[in-house]
Amino acid sequence: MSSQKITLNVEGMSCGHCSGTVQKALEGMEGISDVLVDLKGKKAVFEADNENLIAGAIKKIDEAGYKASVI
Ligand SMILES: [Cu+2]
Repeated sequence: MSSQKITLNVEGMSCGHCSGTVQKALEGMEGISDVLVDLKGKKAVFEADNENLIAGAIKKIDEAGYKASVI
C-alpha cells in the first residue's frame, strides 16, 4: 500500500468557512488523510491511498459547492 500526495486546484473558496467545508468534505473520505486546504493558494493537498480517490475527491468538493481540478 503506497499513498501518494495529491494537489487539486479549488475554485470558489472565499473565506475560512469555505476552506473548512472543503477540508471536512475531504477528511470524511475513506482512504484520504493529511488534508491541508490552502484558501489563498486555492489548493487542497492530501494523501490518497490510490489514484481512484482523485475523481471521488473532485466530486465531493463539487457537491460541497466548489470547483476542483487536477493541476
Ligand atoms: Cu466562505
